[in-house]
Formats: sequence, structure tokens, C-alpha cells
Amino acid sequence: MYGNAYIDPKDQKGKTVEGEDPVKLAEFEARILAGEKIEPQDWMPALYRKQLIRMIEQHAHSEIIGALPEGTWITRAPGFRRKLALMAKVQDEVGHAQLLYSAAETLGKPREDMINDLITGKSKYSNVFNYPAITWADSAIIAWLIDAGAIVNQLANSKGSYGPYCRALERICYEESFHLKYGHDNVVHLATGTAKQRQMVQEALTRWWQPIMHFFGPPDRVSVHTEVLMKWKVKMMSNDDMRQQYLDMYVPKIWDLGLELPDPNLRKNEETGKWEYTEPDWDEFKRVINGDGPCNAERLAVRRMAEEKGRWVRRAILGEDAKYSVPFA
Ligand code: FAQ
Repeated sequence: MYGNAYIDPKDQKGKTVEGEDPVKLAEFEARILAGEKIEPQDWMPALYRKQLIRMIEQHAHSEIIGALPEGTWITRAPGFRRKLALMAKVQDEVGHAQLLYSAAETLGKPREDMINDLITGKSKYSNVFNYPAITWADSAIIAWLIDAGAIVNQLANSKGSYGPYCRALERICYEESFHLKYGHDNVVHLATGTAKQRQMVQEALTRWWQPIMHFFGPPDRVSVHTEVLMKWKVKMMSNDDMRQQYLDMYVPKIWDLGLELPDPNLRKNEETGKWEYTEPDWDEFKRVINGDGPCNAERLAVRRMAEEKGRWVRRAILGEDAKYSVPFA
């Protein structure tokens, strides 16, 4: 249906561009170089399709799993207005997952396969959502500083080459910008509040700083996919450049609030214009993204339960039973 057949990630095909028609490949790369968008029905190398499916699917999983740590605070949010705002935010994140699953589906991978790969632990999702939101301040830090990281990433990639992904990212960024304002408001409230509130937000920031440093991915020198993704304008900034842009935009704002970051080496080198920092623990990053973080098991268990509990609804709508029970079928 969509040009090349959907590529199973386990398949060896689609690991390189070997075997692709050189004329079609050259035309494809010329279109990308000229800034054109590639659409689902267009010819594309198998590797481009495979990389896009991997990245968009992981992004979709991150949104749906990302709703969970903050979601635990809906019932305990301080006050009705905060509760309403948090409910709307969590609902938005799930909506982002829907947009992204739809974008990945245009590449030929069925949604059921994606969900199955998530709940069986085959697919990755963002490291940050494998940590708990212990206090209300953790949910404030997520809404401000994780959403801020997502915007740095998504704003850059919305200028990329694959039409459906870019259009989804543009829409997501509008909503994330609103989340960021909501999160900032919560953090300012705590940071300018009582001594207890300041302590709570400082402790949450200290807990989240390393996962945030991991969020942009491993250093460029060891990143596996950056080269090909940047060549084909799927990824518009390298991991290290995204991290640098984030530090530039948010460290001064964090310091302005009188909060401290748990890295004594963090400073901007005025000569190079680059931020210097202590390398975060990359072994911990690897453990967390490979299933061994503090909340991985719990997160997947929730998704598995949702999948099982929703099965009868899907069967009723899509399955054989629907023929007889839905009046307008
Ligand atoms: N977490 O070669 P690279 C959000 C994996 S949305 C987990 O550098 P790449 C909204 C990577 O997959 C957040 N795994 O990879 C929200 C690869 O493994 P693989 C999600 C990670 O693709 C806010 C391996 O390491 N955003 O927050 C991570 O070039 C608040 C080697 O890495 C996106 O997904 C990580 N942080 O660059 C929701 C954006 N980093 O697949 C609720 C789209 C790397 O070979 C509340 N994705 N890995 O097994 C991207 O931009 C890229 O995929 C990167 C990674 C930048 C994440």
C-alpha cells in the first residue's frame, strides 16, 4: 500500500542502502537536500522507512507512557485549578501518542504491532518516564523541564523531511508550549513559597537532573543513528547540540529561581560558547532504556493491563461480533 513493504525491525533488510536503485536513491536524496517533504506514497529507501518507524514509534510510546508519572498526581493535585490543568495536560500527552502512532502507521506498521512491541518490552521509550514522581514538585519539574526538552527536540525535527511526522510535531509543539508554561508556573510557585515548598522543589530538581541530561540521547561520539538520520533530515540536531541548546535556554532560568543544579562542574565556557558539565552516568542510562530502571516493570504492567481491559471494546468494534451487534454496521 505505501510503496516499500513494512519492514519488520528484526529483519536484516533495511540496515543499509545496499541493493537500493541508485537512480531512485539519488532522486530521493536530491529532494531532501532541496528541503522537500517526503510523503507516505513517495518512494523511499527501506532504511529511511525503518529508521522513521523506529523513531516515531518510540516517540509515541514515550508520550503514552509519559502520561503515567504525572497522571498519578491528578487525584492529589493541590487545588481544583491545578487538578483541571493537569488532567488536560495528561489528556494532551495521550493525544500526542495518537497523532504519532498515526504518523508511524503511514509507513506501514500496524498499530497493534507497535503496541505489542511496547508491552512485550521490544520497543524503547524515553528514559525519563522510568523514574517515579514522588512529590507534587516532581510533577512540576516534569511539566516544566521535560516538556522543555521535548520542545527543543520536536521544534527542530518538525522542520525535517517526513511530512506526516513533521505535521504531527508542529501540532504537538503548540500544546507542549502550553504545558511548559503550566509547569513553569508550578515551579515558580514552589520556589517562591515556604521553606518546605522550596526544599521540595529543590529535591525534585536534584532527582531529575541526571535523567534530563540523558534525555537527549548518548553523546554524539557513540550515537548509533544520528549520522544517517541527520543526512536524511529526520533528525535536525545532534544529541549533543540539543543538550547544549537546552542548557543554554534553561540553566539560567533555573538559577534565576535560586535553585541549584547537582553538578559542581556545570558552567558555560565563554570562550567556546559551550556548556561544560560532568558526564552523566551512561551505564545507568543503558540500564534504564533496556528495561532495568526504577519503574520500567510498573509502567509496562499498566500498559498491559490497559491493553487487556480494552480488548473487549476493540473486539466489539472491529471483530466478528460487531457484524451482529452494531446497528449501523
Ligand atoms: N530514552 O543513536 P541514538 C516527551 C536509544 S517525548 C530512551 O543517539 P537516536 C513528551 C535510541 O533509541 C520524549 N532511549 O538514537 C512528554 C537507540 O536505541 P535503539 C521522547 C534512548 O534515535 C513530556 C540508542 O539509545 N522524544 O517527553 C534515548 O539517533 C512530558 C542509541 O541512541 C522522542 O522520542 C532516550 N532518551 O536519538 C510526555 C523524540 N536516547 O533504537 C509526557 C524523537 C537514545 O537503537 C510528559 N526521538 N535512546 O535500540 C529522537 O529525537 C531520537 O530518537 C533521540 C535519540 C534523540 C531520542
